[in-house]
Amino acid sequence: MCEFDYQLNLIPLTRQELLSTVCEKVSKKRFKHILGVEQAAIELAKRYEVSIEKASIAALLHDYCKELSDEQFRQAIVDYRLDSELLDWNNNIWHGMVGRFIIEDVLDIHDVEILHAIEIHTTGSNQMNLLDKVLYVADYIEAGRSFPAVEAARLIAASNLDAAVAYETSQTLLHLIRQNVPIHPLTLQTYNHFCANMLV
Ligand code: DGI
Ligand code: FE
Ligand code: FE
Repeated sequence: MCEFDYQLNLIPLTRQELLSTVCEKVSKKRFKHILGVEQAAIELAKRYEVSIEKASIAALLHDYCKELSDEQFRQAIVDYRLDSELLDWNNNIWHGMVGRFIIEDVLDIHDVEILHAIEIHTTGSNQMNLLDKVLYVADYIEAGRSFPAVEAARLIAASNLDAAVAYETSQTLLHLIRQNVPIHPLTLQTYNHFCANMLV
């Protein structure tokens, strides 16, 4: 695990305090995943010249809300006056899209780039900046992942970040379609933007 301190005062916590805060909020298994995502995000941030601190913070917080109950998310959607269409979704979508508002409120974190990367880390969007892409891809390729497509995804991510977003999105979509689950509009938007014209 990497050891460094935050220098930029982006959040009102030291890196050690953030690690403890996240560790207390999620299971051991998920914390291990989160540390893996941080490591992958830092490597991608170095490769693609993104703020390492922002990549670290976004990665450490991206699944912070994953273990909240459906009732807590439904209440948050009402409390934060979010689009009621969000109520049609589930934890897979809520932990990022609603989690972003919970993190802002509860942890007093207001960096809009970090919050945006967390918000769309599951679905992507057609307007992803480098930090958004780094988190989206790091979540998919972190060292703990072992599904068949992951080796190809890691190779692609080392040379072309947009191609890695495209590969991940098409693989995720194929997986979701095989499961007959609803596809979020932002997932389709990501596909149309990154994949539709790149497939050869
Ligand atoms: O939270 P993680 O498991 O680390 O990863 P994630 O946030 O990228 O994805 C969480 C789950 O959400 C994963 O099982 C795939 C699923 N997912 C991604 N896009 C969509 C989706 N589920 C639905 N129903 N619709 C989507 O568009
Ligand atoms: Fe997630
Ligand atoms: Fe994750």
